[in-house]
Amino acid sequence: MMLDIYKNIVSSKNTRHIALLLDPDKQNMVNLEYVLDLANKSSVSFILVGGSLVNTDIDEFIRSIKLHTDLPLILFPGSALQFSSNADAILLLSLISGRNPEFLIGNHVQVAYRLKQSGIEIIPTGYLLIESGGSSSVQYMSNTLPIPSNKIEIAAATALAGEQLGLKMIYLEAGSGAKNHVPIELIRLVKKEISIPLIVGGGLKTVDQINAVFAAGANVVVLGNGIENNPELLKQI
Ligand code: 1GP
Repeated sequence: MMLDIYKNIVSSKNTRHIALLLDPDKQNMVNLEYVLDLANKSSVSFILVGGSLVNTDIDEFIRSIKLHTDLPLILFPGSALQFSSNADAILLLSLISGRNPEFLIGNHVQVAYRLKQSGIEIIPTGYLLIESGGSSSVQYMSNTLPIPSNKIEIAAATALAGEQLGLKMIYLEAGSGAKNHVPIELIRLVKKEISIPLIVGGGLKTVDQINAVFAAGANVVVLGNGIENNPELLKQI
């Protein structure tokens, strides 16, 4: 059954959505149950599943998650290999800050028929890497350069071009475990220029940071390492 996740995000424009990112390779089952229990009791709106490099069986991992939560589950794939028809939706990422055709269209072609057959909801998303004080896994794995964090006009123009190409969301990514999250000023300018929902993630660890990112205009904030290292953070948000 289609959950219409995108429609829900668009129609709840003023709602602050928290997305909990679970990297299949980093979970053990006891901890997973505990984190999902906290997520069920907190204000988490969605579960994202993916990572730059995943060696775990994604189908199996999603099945385990679904045993413990009814939250919508969205794939956040690092490559075409990270596909599962057990998910509710997929962020079909186009890495528009980079110039590597494999991450702009190549992986998409590889998985297009499987996606169509699966019937899961597809959310075409413009993915922008923002420099964050160190090189990130996604930067290395995608063989692309991030946008310098002080070049906020380039980030805004890139996001706007993504919207003009018909993408449905923009994701500003500092990288998993980033030293610095996406700068507030950059989020503000991107938000001013686009009219589609904005996702921000990477390096967010505190309630103050999360609130500041929402206040700058994010519709969805993604938390991965922040929760892995401190699941109790879910109780505070
Ligand atoms: C990474 O944006 C996500 O792709 C989340 O990053 O793990 O640093 O929260 P963190």
